Order: sequence, then C-alpha cells, then structure tokens
Amino acid sequence: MITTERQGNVLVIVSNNPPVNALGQKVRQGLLAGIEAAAADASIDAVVIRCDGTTFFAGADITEFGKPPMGPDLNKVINLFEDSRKPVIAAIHGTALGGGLEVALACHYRVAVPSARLGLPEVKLGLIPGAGGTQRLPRVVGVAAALPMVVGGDPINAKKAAEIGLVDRVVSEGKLPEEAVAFAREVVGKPLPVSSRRTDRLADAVKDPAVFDNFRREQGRKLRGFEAPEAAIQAVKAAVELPFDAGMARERELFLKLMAGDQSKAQRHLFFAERAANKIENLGPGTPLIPINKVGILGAGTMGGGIAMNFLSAGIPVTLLEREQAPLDRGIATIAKNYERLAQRGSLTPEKVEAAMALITPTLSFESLADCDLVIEAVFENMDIKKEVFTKLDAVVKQGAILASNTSYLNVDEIAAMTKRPEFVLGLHFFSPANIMRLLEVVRGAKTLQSVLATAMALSRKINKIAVVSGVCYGFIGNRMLSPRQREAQKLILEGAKPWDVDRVLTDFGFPMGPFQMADLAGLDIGWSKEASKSSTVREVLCERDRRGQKTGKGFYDYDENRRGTPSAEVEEIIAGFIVQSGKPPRAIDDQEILERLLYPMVNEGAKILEEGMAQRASDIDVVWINGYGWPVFTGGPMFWADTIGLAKIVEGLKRHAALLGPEFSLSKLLEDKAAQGGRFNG
Ligand code: 3H9
Repeated sequence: MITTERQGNVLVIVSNNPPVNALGQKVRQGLLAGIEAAAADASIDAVVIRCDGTTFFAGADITEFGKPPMGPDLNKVINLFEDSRKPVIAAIHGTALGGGLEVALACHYRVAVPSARLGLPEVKLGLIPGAGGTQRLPRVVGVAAALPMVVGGDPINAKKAAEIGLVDRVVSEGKLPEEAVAFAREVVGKPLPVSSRRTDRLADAVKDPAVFDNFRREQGRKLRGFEAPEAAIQAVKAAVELPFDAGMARERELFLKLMAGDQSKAQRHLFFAERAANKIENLGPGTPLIPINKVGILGAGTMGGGIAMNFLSAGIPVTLLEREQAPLDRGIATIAKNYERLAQRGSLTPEKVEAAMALITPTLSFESLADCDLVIEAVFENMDIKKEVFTKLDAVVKQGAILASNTSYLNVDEIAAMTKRPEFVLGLHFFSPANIMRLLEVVRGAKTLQSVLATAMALSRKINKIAVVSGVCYGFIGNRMLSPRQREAQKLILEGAKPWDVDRVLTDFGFPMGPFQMADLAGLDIGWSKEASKSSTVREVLCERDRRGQKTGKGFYDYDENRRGTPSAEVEEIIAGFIVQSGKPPRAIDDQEILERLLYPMVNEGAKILEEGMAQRASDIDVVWINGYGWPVFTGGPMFWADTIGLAKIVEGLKRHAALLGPEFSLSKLLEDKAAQGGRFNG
C-alpha cells in the first residue's frame, strides 16, 4: 500500500492503493510511518510523496464515512508533513482531490504534470473539506481563487493551479518521479516556506470585504437548497477571520455536522449509485465488446444532431442521414453553431471543434450506413415509422452491427421483431438536449445479447453519459414514473389547487421547475391538433386560445419579454369552468397534500418497476431521476428520499389519498411489504 524508496538524500514515499489511491486507514498509517522515518533518518534531507497508478490521492476513502473512525486521523498525518523540518514535495498526476489536495497543501511544495487536475470536490458529496482544505487553500491562493474551488467543487488544471500559486512547478508529462526528486534536491538547504498554519498572509489576501456576499449572490441559483456550499463559504470566512487553529475547529464542526446530515448521506449514496448503474448484473466476466468505430444516426433534427455531437466530441466518426437535403443542411449547421458556442465559451478549443466537425459525413442515402458499427435512429416517435426504419436498416447495415432506437416510450421488442437480428437491437434513450444531458437509458430487449448491452454501457462512458439499464415497459424508468406525477398534477388543479401552487411546491422541494412551467417550456401543443381539439381538457382550451406556452408568450402562465411567467387570470377562469362542469366544489389543498399526491405515487411506480425487474436496483431509479428529470440531488433521488422519510409514511399517505388517486392507482406489493417490515430500498 505505502512503500518508501531512498534516492540519495531524498526519501520517496509511494502509495499504491488502486483504483484511485483513496486515503484509507492503511494509507494514512503508511504515510505516517514514512514521514516519521524521514524525520528520524539524518541522511535524508527531503521527502517526495507520490502515487503509483492512474492518480495522486483522489481523496479520503468514502467507504469509511459513516463508520467508526480508524486512526490515524488524516489531520494528524497532514500536520506531521507540514511540521517536517525537511522539505516535503507532493508530486501530482491524475487527480489530487479532496483529502488528496489537503495532503498536498500541507506539503511545502507541489509539483504537477500538465494533465493533473486539482480540486476540493467535497461539496459534491454534501460535505466540506475536513482536513484543513478550507483553511490552507485560501492561505495559499487567496480567498478569491479559493472560494470557487471550495464552494463549487470543480477541479482546475495544473496550468491554472500554477497561475494561482497552488502548484510550484509544472513538470514534464511522464517524468514526474525524477523531476520531483530533482526539485527536492534544488530546495534542500533553502529556508522552508512559512507553514500555512503559521502564516497570517491571509489578512491582506482579502482586499474586497464583500467577496463572500458577492460570491453568494452570484452563485445563489446554483446553490439553492444545498447545505454544504453555504457551510463551505462559512469555513473560508473563518479562515479569514480566525486564527488557524480556531479556523480548523470551525471547519471540523461544520464538516461533522454535514457528515451526520441527510443531504450528505443522499449525495454519497448518489456517488456510489452512479458508479453502480454502469454495472450489469449477471454479466459474465470477459463478455466481449463490439468495437464501435463508426456510428450512423438517422434524423438530423434537434435530437439526432445532439446525439451526433456526443460521438463527434469523443472522436467517433458519424454518418448523419436525413430524407431531404434542406433538413440535412439545417442539422449540420445547428451542430456547427453549437460547437461554435462551446468554443466561444472556452469549453472547447477551436482545433477540437474543427476535428469534431471533420468527423461528420452527411448523407441522404440509407446505403451509406452499411458499414456503421452502431446505428441509432432518432426519427419521429411513432411505431409504424420506427418499424419501417428498422426493416430498412436490417436490410442495409452489416451483420454484427448494433441497431438502436432512441425511443422514449415505445416497445423495443416490437421494433426488434422487424429485424432478423433482434439480439443486436436495443433502445438508447437520450434526453434533450442530447449533447448536454448526462442520462442515457439503455433499454434491454428480451433478446438483446449481453455483448450488445455491455458495449452500450462501455460506450456510454466514452461519450460521458451516465447510463442506466431499463427493461422494456411503457416509458421505461423515467417517463413511466413521470406519468403518475403528471396525472396527479392535472387532477389537483381540477380539485382546487392553482397550477402555480403545484409548481411552487415542487420548486420548493428542489426541482428546477414544476409540471406546468415545464409544459409551458416544452409547448402545450405537442401532440395537439386544431382539427381534433374538442375543448375537453384545460390543455386543449389553452391551445385553442393560442396559449401554447412560452413560445406564444402565454400558456399556464403569462410571460413577459424576459420569459418570466406570472399567474394568469384567464387560466384560472378556464380551470374554474372545468371545476363547475365536474360538479364538485373546489377545495383548499395544502402544500403537504400537493407534495404527497405528486411524489408518493412516483415512489410507488418506482417500486413496481423494481418488482417487475425493469430496473436492476433502486439506486438506478435515483440516478435516472436526478440526471434526467431535475430531481433534487440533495435528497438522493426518489427511492433514497422515500427511504429517508420512511416507507411506512409513504404507504400511509398513499392509502389516505387512495380515493383521490382513483382506479388507475394500485399499491405496489414490494412497497407495502418493505414498509411493513421497516425495510428500505437502498441498503
Ligand atoms: C474527502 O476527501 C474528505 C476530506 O476532505 C476529509 C477527510 C477527513 N473513496 O469514478 P470512478 C471508487 S471526500 C472510495 O469510476 P474514474 C469508485 O467508487 C473525497 N472509493 O473512476 C469506483 O469503484 P468501483 C473527495 C472511491 O476514473 C472506483 O473508485 N474526493 C473514491 O471515472 C473508480 O471510480 C472525491 O470526491 C473514494 N474517494 O474517476 C473524489 N473515489 O469500481 C471522488 C473513487 O467499485 N472520485 N472511488 O465502482 C472521483 O471523482 C473519481 O472517482 C475520479 C476517478 C475522478 C477520482
């Protein structure tokens, strides 16, 4: 786990703890022994700490969280580094994250290769750094540079780290071990930099006293509902206002409080859930993967174009097929525009954009797809059209290639049956905008080969998606659970709740928007036709009155020129008309009922999905809803949230609302049984 090697007068402490050199108990123990050995050995003048494998320490070992602590404490080890009378140099490659960066911060010097990334991502686990990161980082780089790193949690690259003074020297890629030792020899005999613990440099590092308030205001929307970022701001503030030891005590207090809270439990659950989602149960070891070197995409519209960008950005050539030249040209132009925007924002270099665009082959001919290894259709969501497309694809595309449907609801087995190779067919449900949304539902058909499924999961990582396997059922995991929520939202407004109350309850819960805001954004006229409209639903009447959502300036809400929505008296009157027709007087509905009616049936549907084996595990459902539908991260997803508030409470609520939920609702046996046994969905 930890070994030491002597190189003349330099002792090199090497960690080898795959996969990410997490700072587990044995590693901490080894580091402690290493630094003590260096101190005790008069022939050693400097110490280098580096890691074998793919990365420098990527943080504390998260699997140890929530369990009884095992010494030595990371802070103790770190203090020994910092107190060393011999210079200690951190040699960084891969990712120095969390506790890993905290180790590096306690070293006297940091050298890194250009590809290294450094960060304090603890907020993403609902925590703040707990081994001095909030106190040392601002002392080393100043408050303005430290705040976004501690509060936002995104890592920075070595170049940026060198610019802000976090890295002392960027060394050649691939030559870290020798260059770190050379650096160590250079600094031997020079006065040690003042330990961050003793420095008071910070006082003059804060030139702008409003820095905290300004930062909070700028980040407000992004941080809404999360506890950790505010605690992170408080901790950095403590670094400014308090002596080091008192600041450390404040950090510890905030860290421990977060660690014991529901949000961090939820976010840690999500961390492991996202990694578990990519694993397929019962997959034989060594299942062969199908090489995907060329992808075909049918449809150059918003969806097809977005899907194409994922592959282009990953360096995989794409053949993009449309039926006519004009939409094909439009599709290519949109992709180019999207890439230009990314380049303008600095997210991609112009060279990368050029390289991506050079990988597209536009075509009007099905035959051009013949040699693709994977073909994804993103044509209109209509079974007859999809069937026709798959029949054609089967005839044209080479044997052994995977044929995928980007359907959001339709039966993948029925589509697969149109081909002579149903075992090579599956669903790949991308979410719009497909180049940005990270979720990918991988729909496993009854006959889909293990190899095909495994290839889709591996490919998802390559294109930076979080993939979740779903069985074939209407709407798969995500849209299937959306249905009961939508149904209840519609019913609630006919019972007396206002659309804006329904939306507010969900945004207060942490969703970015509620169902009516979402409907206005998407357009109320999706699937609506003037000829067939019979004024039979609120939605139909809204469309008939040209209230079709944001695009027409009005929908459930009235919109101003900045697309800000306000409640509409006209909509209230339309809804009131339907209530009169129903013969049932409207009633006052409180926020708690709205929440229960919207979310409890979703948990019930999730339980049915599990019961039917449509999802592999409860945490997969959480991953879908958080990454695809804006379910608030800090609750851990619908199933984890249900565990947190208690399944018995959910079942009690569902039974209490049974009459209103109506005949379309039935209680999941799995949910009922688990609730009766005091069980949980997640471990
Ligand atoms: C912290 O440091 C607190 C301190 O401030 C205070 C302490 C007192 N621990 O993501 P991957 C596992 S909080 C345990 O697929 P990649 C992961 O579960 C920590 N396990 O690889 C997976 O296991 P499996 C702050 C960990 O190459 C395997 O490693 N640090 C940890 O795509 C591979 O992971 C972070 O939050 C861990 N810390 O990405 C960094 N990290 O194969 C968290 C990973 O069984 N880690 N595993 O599914 C990451 O962001 C990514 O893993 C990393 C590599 C970028 C490093």
